[in-house]
Amino acid sequence: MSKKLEYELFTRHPDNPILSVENWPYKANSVFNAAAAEVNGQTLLLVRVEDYRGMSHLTAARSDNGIDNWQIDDKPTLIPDVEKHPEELWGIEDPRITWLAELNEWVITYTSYSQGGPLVSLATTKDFISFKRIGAVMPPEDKDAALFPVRFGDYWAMLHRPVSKTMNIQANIWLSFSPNLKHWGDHQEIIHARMGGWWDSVKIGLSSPPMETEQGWLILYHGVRTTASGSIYRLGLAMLDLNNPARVLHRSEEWIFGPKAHYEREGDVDDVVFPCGWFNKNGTVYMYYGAADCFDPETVAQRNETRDRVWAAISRLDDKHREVIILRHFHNLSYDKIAQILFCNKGTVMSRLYYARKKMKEILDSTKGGLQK
Ligand code: BMA
Repeated sequence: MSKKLEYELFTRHPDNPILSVENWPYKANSVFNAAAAEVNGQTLLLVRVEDYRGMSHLTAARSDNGIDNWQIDDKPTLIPDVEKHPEELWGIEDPRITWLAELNEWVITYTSYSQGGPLVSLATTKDFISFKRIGAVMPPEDKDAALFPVRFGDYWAMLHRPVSKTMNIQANIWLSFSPNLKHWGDHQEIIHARMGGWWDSVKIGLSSPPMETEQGWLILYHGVRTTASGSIYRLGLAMLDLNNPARVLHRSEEWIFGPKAHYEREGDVDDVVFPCGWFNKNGTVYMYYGAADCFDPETVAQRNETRDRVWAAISRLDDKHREVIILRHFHNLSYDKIAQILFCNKGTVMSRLYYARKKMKEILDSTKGGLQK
């Protein structure tokens, strides 16, 4: 494993992605951004499923070990209820689950999407088979919400991420309180995007629900930075006071996990890791995250096959041609830099490259299917 991956706080499961459309019992474009909970001794994922219209619903998948042998509901578990909830017209997305022991039920926070914009909705369930909707609890635009599992005084508390339309105001994490889960107030901003060069400079949002620890509420959040080739979604941590969640005790400066594996780097939206669930099982934290909004095993298989064939062709070149190909195409060095490294002139580099490419094309053409672009 490369040093860069080792620096991260979480270790990827070798069977990742552990769930993809390939496993799905019905037609879907992608499955991602699942909420997670331990239910009756099993791991339950409430998975966001995007259909071929581009709209999402939620489907439950259950497994004894949380890794494989998933039993997936053979039809959608929770679908938009447009008649009673027009705010769900374009789908329901990115759920988070919290167990409310006091009420003896699970509460699901999710994003409802319609022409009004994305907003935060709540539903409750005892079994992930039937659900009771509390409905829309925040006006748009607001997403990335999850509840704390306990009341603070008389009030339930929720973290969420409203978006301001005012120029130069980033999207930040807010805290709100409610006496009954339906009506929310006492809104306050508690963690903000860090501007400038930071990895979480453009927007941040809660990822998985707050996790209770002895030191405080552990908050996992995603931070977005925009680059010339798009946005990068990475993860950071913060710690909130156990009795007063408005008090931020600590916040990590560095990101602790980011897109590195091929299934995180390439998908419908490149360079995204997006957890909506995690839990602590015997001292190990299991984090479930969506990767690049989609994982298409066929594309990956094709790409791997192409990569293997290219490497096989490279290995058949003689040393002096192999080294120019590697320096130019894998290290992206200029002709001048390569000439400097190989103690030759630029003309020699160019002619070796010309020959090496011609030779590789011959080799690839002679193997099945030619080089796929
Ligand atoms: C966020 C949400 C997520 C999505 C992410 C990356 O704004 O819409 O559902 O995974 O963008 O595209």
